[in-house]
Amino acid sequence: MSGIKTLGQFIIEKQADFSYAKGELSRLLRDIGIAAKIVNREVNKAGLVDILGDAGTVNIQGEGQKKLDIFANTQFISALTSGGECCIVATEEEDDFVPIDSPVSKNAKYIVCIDPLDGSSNIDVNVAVGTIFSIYRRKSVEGMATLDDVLQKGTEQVAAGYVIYGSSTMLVYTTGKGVNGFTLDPSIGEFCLSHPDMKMPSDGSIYSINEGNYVHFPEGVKKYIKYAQVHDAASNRPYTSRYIGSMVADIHRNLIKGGIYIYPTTASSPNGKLRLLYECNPMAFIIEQAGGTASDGFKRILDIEPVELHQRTSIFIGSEKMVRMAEEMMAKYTAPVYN
Ligand code: AHM
Ligand code: MG
Repeated sequence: MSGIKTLGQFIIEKQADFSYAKGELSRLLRDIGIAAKIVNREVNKAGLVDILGDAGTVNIQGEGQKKLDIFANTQFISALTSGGECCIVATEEEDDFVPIDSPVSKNAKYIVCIDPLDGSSNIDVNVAVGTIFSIYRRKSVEGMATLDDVLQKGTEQVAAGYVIYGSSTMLVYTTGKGVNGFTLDPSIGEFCLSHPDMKMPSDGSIYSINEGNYVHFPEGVKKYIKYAQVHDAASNRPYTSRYIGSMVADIHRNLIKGGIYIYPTTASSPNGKLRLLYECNPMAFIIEQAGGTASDGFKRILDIEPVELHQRTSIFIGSEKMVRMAEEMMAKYTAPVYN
């Protein structure tokens, strides 16, 4: 085993860095890692078994749920329930938050917001999907935790991470002291440290946006896209366009190579498509911890005050110079609208 550091070993080594509740947060991260391995096993064999396709139900956002969405949702909730450190799970797949009321979780201090399987429309075509999670400390001190405990600003996150089920499976997380990435070694069934102290390049030449929606974009985004397409050797333009349609995969690539991912408001999604609590906040925390930036086009994602569980926001996230330039275009050509 020399030279290999597993996720479990790493978490225990690093728990001295946590300012409080050392063992509990470690156990919570471990529980998420275990559920991720089970989800990975199912995602990997999705093409082999009759688990593909719509489950026939619709989630709160009116989107069809795929069977693996439901499977992943159940796995994470069950791992967090039996782990005993989590008192509420807020998930993309459930209309309301899920209170965890089990004998082992009586003194649980943590709230987990999770998108169990993001980008699930990609499963049927064997394209990378992901899990995104965010961890908060509960604010209330007694009784059952409430919605107020869930509706915390992104700056209050104590940890966040994502799992990418791609050509290999990786778990990337932060506890506010940098970002570390672990690749699943299927032969030993362990996430092994493969990307220590990940840093996002401050500039890049990849832009990721669903350009099919161009006519519906705010003027500032249209101007940024045109800027990205202009020839200018000094700033490495025209940029390269890369869009997978799986937020985790698009942002993971840009984190490593340098780039910007944008999901703006559009005519059909006037508040943006992606959800603040379990998609944008965790990705923003990770990217900031890696040296990048995340904004809604006008202000920092992590400073947005959440008012509802499934709140949506526009997002501009990635290499700092690229996000700042996009923000400049927004400030110049688009008036902020908050509904
Ligand atoms: P989902 O949570 O329903 O899977 O939607 C989120 C996904 C993101 O992963 C992805 O970046 C985006 O939706 C793609 O949306 P679009 O198809 O509109 O470009
Ligand atoms: Mg999602």
